[in-house]
Order: sequence, then C-alpha cells, then structure tokens
Amino acid sequence: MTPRPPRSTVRNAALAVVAGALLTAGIVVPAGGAPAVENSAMDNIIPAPESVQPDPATTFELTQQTSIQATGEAAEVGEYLAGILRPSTGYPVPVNRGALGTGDIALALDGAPDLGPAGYRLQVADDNVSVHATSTEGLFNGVQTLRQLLPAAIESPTAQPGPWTMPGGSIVDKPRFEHRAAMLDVARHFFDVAQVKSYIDQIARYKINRLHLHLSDDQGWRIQINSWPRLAEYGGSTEVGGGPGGYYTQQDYTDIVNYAASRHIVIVPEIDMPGHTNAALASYAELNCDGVAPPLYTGIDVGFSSLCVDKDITYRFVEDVIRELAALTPGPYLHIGGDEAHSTPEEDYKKFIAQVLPLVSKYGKTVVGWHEYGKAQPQGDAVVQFWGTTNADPLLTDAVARGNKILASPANKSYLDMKYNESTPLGLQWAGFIEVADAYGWDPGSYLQGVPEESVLGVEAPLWSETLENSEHIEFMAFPRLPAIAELGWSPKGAQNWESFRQRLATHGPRLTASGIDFYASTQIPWAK
Ligand code: TNX
Repeated sequence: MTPRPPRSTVRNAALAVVAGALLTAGIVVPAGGAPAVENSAMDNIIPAPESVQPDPATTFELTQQTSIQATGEAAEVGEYLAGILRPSTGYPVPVNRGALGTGDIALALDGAPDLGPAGYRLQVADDNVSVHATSTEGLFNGVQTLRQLLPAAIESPTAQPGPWTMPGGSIVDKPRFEHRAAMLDVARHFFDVAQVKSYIDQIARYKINRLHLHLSDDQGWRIQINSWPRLAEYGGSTEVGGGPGGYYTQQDYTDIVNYAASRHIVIVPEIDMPGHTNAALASYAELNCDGVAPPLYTGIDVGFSSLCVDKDITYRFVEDVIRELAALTPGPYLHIGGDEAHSTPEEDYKKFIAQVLPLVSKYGKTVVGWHEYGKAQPQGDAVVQFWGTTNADPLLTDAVARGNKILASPANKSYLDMKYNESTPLGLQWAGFIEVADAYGWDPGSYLQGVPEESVLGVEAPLWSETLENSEHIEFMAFPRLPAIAELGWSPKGAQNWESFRQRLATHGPRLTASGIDFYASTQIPWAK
C-alpha cells in the first residue's frame, strides 16, 4: 500500500509533463502558463479519449456526502463505481439516495446516439460529475475514465486521507475498434477463478472488452465437458513443470463469464485443434490414430500432437465439445485455434478445419481461428487472428477478399509473454524483445499489408503462460504493455503519439501501485513517484 505522495512532488512531476500532453492532444495551453496542476489528470487518461476539453477554473470534490444517482439499469454501473470509491475514501457513497445534490455523481442513459453503444460523455463541474451514454457499456467506459481523474490513492484497498478532487472539464469519447481483447493461456499453467477475475478487473480499467481464454493445449484441458469427463479430470491434472494443474467446472466457467459480463467483457473461449491436443489424446485412447493414448505432457515444445483426421469419433468429440461450450457461452465467438499443426499433413489440416467450421455455425457461434486456418477458406464473418511477426501474409489478403474480419495480434508487437529485454526474468523471446515503445509503435488500422482498416475487427494482446505461474507474473508481463495495446485499440489514430503516451503512462505508475498491480517499471517511462 502506497501513501499519497506529498503534493509538491505531484506538482513537479505533473508540471513537467502537462505541456507535452496538451500539445499532443491538440489543446492550447492558455496564455500565462500551464493550467492549474490539479487539472493535469484530464490529460493523463489511458486510453486517450477522442476529445478532452479541460476547464481549469473548475474543480469537483468528492465528500462524505457524495452519492451516485443512477436509476434503472444504470444502477448496476453505479454500484460498481461505488465499489471503487468506498474502500479508499471511507465514505458511504450510497447509490440513489434521492434527487441529485451538490457533490453527487450522475450516471445517465441519455447519451446522444452518435456515441454508439460504447461511447460516453463525461462532464466535471464544480457541483456535480455526470456521465452520459446510450448503454450501460458506455457508462462503464465513462466510469473507467472517471476513476483516472481522481488521485491515484483512489485505487487503494484501504482508507486514505484525500482530498478527492477531480479536474473540471468535459470529455467526449468512443472507441476506434469494436474488439479490444486480452488473451490468457490457462492451459500451460492453470489460473483459478479468483486469478482470472483479478485479471478481468485489471484489464477493464483500460477499456478492454474481450477476454480470450486459451482453454486447452498439450499440457492441459481446463474446461469440464460432461460428455467426455476425462478431458478435464485426467487431461487437466497437470501443467508445464509437472504441477497439479486444474480445470474449471462448468459452474466455474459460468461464474467467470458472468463476472466478465459485469465488467462489460465478453469471454471468447478457445479449444485449440487439431494440434496442441496432447491433453485430449492422453485422456481418450480412441482419439489417437493408433488407438494408444500418449502420456501427459509437461514440457513446452509445440507442434507434436494432432487429432486423428480420418476417424469419425474425432468429429463426434469435436461436436460434443463445441455444443457444450457454445451452450455455456453467451458471447458470439468460439475460437478453434488451428495454429502450429505441424504434425497434421496440410491436406488433412484443410479437411479437418472444413469439417469443423459448420459445427461452429450449427451451434450459433461466429468462428475465430489463428491465421493458419485461413488455408481452409472460412467464409463470411469468420474472424482470422493474425499472430505472425511480419506485416504481410497472403492468408490475410485472401481472408479480406472473402470478407473475413482480421484480429490483429502480431507476435512481435502485442505478445505480452515476450521478454521486455534480455534481462527480463520471465517470458520467451522467439518473436523478439518487446519494450513498451515496441508494443505501442504500430497502427492496427494500417499495419498489415492489404488489410484496410474496415477489415480490422480490432486488436488482441495474448499472454501465453509457459513461464508464468501466478498473478504477479501475469501482472509483470501485462503491465504496462497491455495499456499500450488498449490505447491502440481504443483511441483515434490522431491521438497515437509515443511521447504523449509515455508521459501519461508515467502518471499511472502510482495508480498501478495503489491497485496492487506488480508492473514492470520500464526505463523508457519517466515514472511519477
Ligand atoms: C506460439 S501464437 C503459440 C503458442 C505459444 C506461444 C508462445 C500461437 C498461435 N501459438 O502455442 O504458447 O507461441 O509465445
């Protein structure tokens, strides 16, 4: 837990950054110097909003009397906000105490339609703060901005002294891309429900709205499938390094899905096939071409396992898994993997994927796959997730020509499991080192050759867990690169500016610390103390 820094420190750090941030945001610093320091928070938001209009003459203060006014569906978001404000302020912050009074926060579902479902308008006046949106998703996004306007200590789990001021001004904001995802590999090392919920809370701060769960791989099968119980019971019984592994019961998975939904995050479940299937093959001998189950696997090699493409039982198995998983998943997507199937001959691979694609549609889901599955020519709204290390691939141009959407997760930019540099104690380096500037330094709308912005569904930051064993490891690799990718997915292209980003990110250091997030203090960032 970090005590609030003395005001003078905040002042100096903030003054040093404010001019640059304002310049890049296209805002003119008023004649006579920088605006009041308390207003700098308006310019430090990540991801950068579409437009920010600071009002340096105005300051709002949250007090013992503050309540949140939010009726109907908005009350859910109101309770979520109250849950953030109560522990650190120690104030009661009731939701819907009565009419809007001085010092209150209003969350209203009366936003203009041009904000879209995810956009919001936020106004900080002397007497009130208000967030307006057309849906609870938009209000939730506005609340993530609102919390960044309060002092960093607002993120503390225990009562702090305050004062709890917010700079005056107004923000109008909406996302550039609809899909802003994080991925967590729960197969190489298993992370329990509480660990996944903690990551959900952390990614929600940066307006990430999808969590892709990599639920199966050679080292473990992590979701209970009632019609094939040994998948989880036996196939989930270990992990990389030989630890005990684990799996989610269907109830656990539903708990994760619901928790994510309460943070406006859609779960995208992945069952990787036909490769990356040793855990399934070890659980059921009949899935193997030779009828012999291999042993469980706890190493980190890839590309050695394959489902048996010519056996009928393979497709009964795949259909049962897709049916049960689709029934448990309210979101529109189901990810079938398809990467690194080095032990599946090319013709078999295409034949296999071609048989699986209709099964995903049969159970009402939109298919997502790693870009190799483009070889099987998925049609229409299929999503092709690019994980290569170049910015050009014929599979992508073919996918665009078929009308598929591209999800951009280039491994040398957005892979959160790559080491930051040669001395990073965790992670891999096959796609190179990825410092914060590398993660930030690409434009998802123009990066991939032959993929116009209209074909880009969004971005994803995958976190593979060969070397990661606990939440501290997850946090160290994800922060602060995840906020970088989140900004590329949310902010308008014109707001993308490394100098501005690094100055804004500097002010998030104390925020991450107060939240208990174990981030990597990159030397590229002039961290505020
Ligand atoms: C490649 S990216 C993989 C994963 C590994 C990852 C490690 C992709 C689709 N496949 O199986 O975990 O590299 O960085």
